[in-house]
This record gives sequence, structure tokens and C-alpha cells, in this order.
Amino acid sequence: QKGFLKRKAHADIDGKRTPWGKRSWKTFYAMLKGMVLYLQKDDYGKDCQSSEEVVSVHHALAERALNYTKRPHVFRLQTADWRVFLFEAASTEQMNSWIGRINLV
Ligand code: I3P
Repeated sequence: QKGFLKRKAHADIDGKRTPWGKRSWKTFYAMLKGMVLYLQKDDYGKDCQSSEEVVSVHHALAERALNYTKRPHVFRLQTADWRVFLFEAASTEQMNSWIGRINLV
């Protein structure tokens, strides 16, 4: 499973609210391999490098973010260490595909 996702950090480790200034939406190229979600940020225009974040989806839960109505086809990912991210997919179909794959792990 791969594709572009926009991500918003909602809660950090142990469920602590992600502070102001770190809650904005960012675009990543996402790849799910095994139990790991790789998020590559496209920084090429800025410094000719791309940065990557790694999120373990082992014991994570993905579900449609029904409470979040500002954007369409957004899903919520809660990790085993109690972080919460919102991810905006390009379509409802892609959102459902990500949710299914993440919850299969
Ligand atoms: C956040 C940014 C997000 C916004 C979030 C802001 O500011 O504007 O887009 O979420 O609101 O805190 P910053 O870039 O300084 O982190 P929404 O797009 O969902 O409104 P929030 O604090 O209510 O989550």
C-alpha cells in the first residue's frame, strides 16, 4: 500500500495534545511495509533532501475520523504508544484501503 497522504498530528506519546505550531497538515508519500508506515516528506524544493518518518502500526487502530468534518475522507490512526494522527487520503476508496491494510497488521 502506497500513496500520498496528508497528515495532522493530534496527540503525541501517551496521548498528550500535540502543541500549537506542530498541528498543521503536511503532505507525505506514505508506504506501509509490514508493521511500519514510512512517511516521506517531499523537501526536495527546499534543501534537496527528503526526510522520512517511521510510525509503527503494530497494535495500532485506524478508523474513519467521523468527528473531524473540516476535510473529507480523513482517517484517524491511534498507535500503541497512544499517539494520534489524522490522515487525509485522496479519495474515500483510498481511505478505506489504508484503514483496512493498517488494521490487518
Ligand atoms: C494548526 C494548523 C492546523 C489546525 C490546528 C492549528 O496550527 O492551523 O491546520 O488544524 O488547529 O493548531 P499550527 O500550524 O500552528 O500547528 P485544522 O486544520 O484541523 O483546523 P487545532 O489546534 O484546532 O487542531
